[in-house]
Amino acid sequence: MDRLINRYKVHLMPPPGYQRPPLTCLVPTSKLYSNSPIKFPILAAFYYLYRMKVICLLAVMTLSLSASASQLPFSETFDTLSSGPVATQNGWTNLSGSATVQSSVSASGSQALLIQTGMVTHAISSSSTSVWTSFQVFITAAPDTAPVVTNANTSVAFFVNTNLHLVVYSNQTPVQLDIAVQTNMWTRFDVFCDYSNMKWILSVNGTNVADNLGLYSAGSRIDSLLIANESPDSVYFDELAMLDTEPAGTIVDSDNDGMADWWEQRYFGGVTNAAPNQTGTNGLTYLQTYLAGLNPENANDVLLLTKTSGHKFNWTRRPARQYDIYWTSNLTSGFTYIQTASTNEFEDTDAGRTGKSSGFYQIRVHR
Ligand SMILES: [Ca+2]
Ligand SMILES: [Ca+2]
Repeated sequence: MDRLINRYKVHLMPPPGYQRPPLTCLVPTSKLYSNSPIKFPILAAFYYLYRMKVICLLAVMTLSLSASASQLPFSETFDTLSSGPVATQNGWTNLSGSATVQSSVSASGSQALLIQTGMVTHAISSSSTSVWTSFQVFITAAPDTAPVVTNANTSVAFFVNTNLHLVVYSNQTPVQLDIAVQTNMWTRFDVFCDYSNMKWILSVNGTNVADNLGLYSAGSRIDSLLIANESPDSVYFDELAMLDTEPAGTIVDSDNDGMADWWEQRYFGGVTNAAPNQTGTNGLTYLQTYLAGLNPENANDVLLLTKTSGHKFNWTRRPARQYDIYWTSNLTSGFTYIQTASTNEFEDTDAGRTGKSSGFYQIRVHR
């Protein structure tokens, strides 16, 4: 057994002058909604969507499950689709208006989606209570009117207001943020939706702008994504990625303590609440627990090597983690790196090591 873990930090600093919006006071203190998932027939849900005065709504919805839903992870670059209507390509549905694949403006690759007075949706299937969604949006003008979200199946909803500021829904209360979206450039949005705590987080261009937001209504899992632009002005959409495991290589870490915002919010109730060096019930510090992809609420969740035969062993691999494997012939002269594994097992075939009468293996989380 070995519990050594590499230290790892990613620094994502807010821009100069950035002030955190006072969101927590706007979250209702009473629970207004049922815990049971609301499942309307899909046509009824769409009926409500049509009635919205939507300008640029980016929503993660809970709708009834579709047989053609894409499993997570799901990504869409629009680069391999045919130019022209996006409808029916790669599972996209055009609910109203115009939504076309075009090559004039794209965040990366050769193509992106253009929506004008239109609305598109994509069915998503995942039983996970954690969903990470990222995408890029290019807005060409401020909307004329602000939408009002009325769909009872909504989990996460936010939009660009008439003054170009972002408005997020915390429960069913729209809250305008002190964050303006620039026109005629790409803006990256990252959403973490947590159905275990009924909370969500929004980050813009890699910086947390709102957290501890209540879901619009109670739900147990994601069913679809909806993107809308009721304005005739062009809105481009690109680089969509949806996962139900933590994305590799990117974390938003507001307090720069090495533990991601989503993890601190989920297990400690706020994006800055976990103390990195405090020891949890599993004997590891919270930072080590996060880095190893472990559950701080489970005292038995540790990084454990299990020998399966001879010089072969395995461990429980956690999402988005790789593991550096080390070896030593004795415990006094230090370990020597062998290789990095993306799997959950390793068999040593090196005659120099396996020929020894004894030896010790060690794995470390590599990120
Ligand atoms: Ca693209
Ligand atoms: Ca942190």
